[in-house]
Amino acid sequence: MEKDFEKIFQDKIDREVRIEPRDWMPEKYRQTLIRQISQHAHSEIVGMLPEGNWITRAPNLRRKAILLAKVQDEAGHGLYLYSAAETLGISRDEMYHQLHTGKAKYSSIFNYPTLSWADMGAIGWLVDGAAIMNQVPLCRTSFGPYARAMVRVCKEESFHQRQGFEILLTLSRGNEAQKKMAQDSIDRWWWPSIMMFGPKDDESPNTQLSMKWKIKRFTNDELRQKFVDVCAEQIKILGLTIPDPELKWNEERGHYDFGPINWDEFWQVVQGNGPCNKERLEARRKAWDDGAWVREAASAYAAKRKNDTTEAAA
Ligand code: BYC
Repeated sequence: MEKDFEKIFQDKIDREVRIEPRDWMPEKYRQTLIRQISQHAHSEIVGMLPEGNWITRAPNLRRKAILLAKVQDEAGHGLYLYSAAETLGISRDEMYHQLHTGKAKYSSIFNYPTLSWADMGAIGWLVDGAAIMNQVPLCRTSFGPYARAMVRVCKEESFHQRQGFEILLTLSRGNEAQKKMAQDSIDRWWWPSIMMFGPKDDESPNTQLSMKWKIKRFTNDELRQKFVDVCAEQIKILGLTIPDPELKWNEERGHYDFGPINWDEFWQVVQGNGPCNKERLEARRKAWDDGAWVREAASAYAAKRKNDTTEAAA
């Protein structure tokens, strides 16, 4: 019986028919999606912290308004994604609990500090750029609610990427100190951005099944290579450099070659030992505790309204 269901399920996937929450699905498919979508949602929410750090220090009102809007977009992305994960049978409280107790991961990139205004540019260009590379294919992921959420997320991400590039472009055309600030920022964010795509394919335990189920449409290394190829061209417009002496066009492969990634650093950050892991988790736990009165008030109000409606109907 289970075998028949599995066959029908895989058939649908192969024919590009979306899987919807009430359809039969293998338990492992459900669990993989809960893991990926909730970790994606957590990344959006934790990702607000490094940029939120600069809202009060943006250099002018226009920059402040743009950054504020961008950080608010990220809150929205988190909410679409939590909602998509909820359709798989996990509650939002449970997902928060997994984040706060360190059981669920979030993107390694957000454990690095934002030290200068140029970091808002580098995050937009590189971090959002990497995010788009990874997320555009997710608009065609096999689970309907995730795919639909990603369509809207991607529209906003492309605005984020452009605003970041524009910050760097402005700095790169500025005075020596501004150019230096932009270069320093690219130097610090380049390698962590390359790591965002996850471990190498032969060390990525989830890729094989996720490709079979079309949760992922490209492997980690495929997306990483596409990203390097795009950035290696865009940096020329900035007149700055990517901090990789081995970055070089390879005519035969039709791609840029790049230097070795420090996987030890990646796993240290993923395992909680990055420069800001502790601070980020503490900020999220504090937000949860500080928001207790809001949750209580909202529940009390909902209960009162339910009561009022029941009484009115009686
Ligand atoms: N950081 O088998 P693998 C954003 C974990 S939001 C931490 O390749 P998978 C933005 C992985 O979870 C960016 N952990 O896994 C927001 C797994 O551990 P578990 C977030 C990582 O899932 C605000 C283990 O390593 N984007 O851009 O097949 C402002 C083995 O990996 C990382 C998404 O979440 C990492 N970088 O592939 C600005 C996109 N990489 O879970 C920007 C959706 C890997 O088994 N997610 N791990 O304990 C995905 O596409 C996939 O989950 C990944 C990893 C490509 C990230």
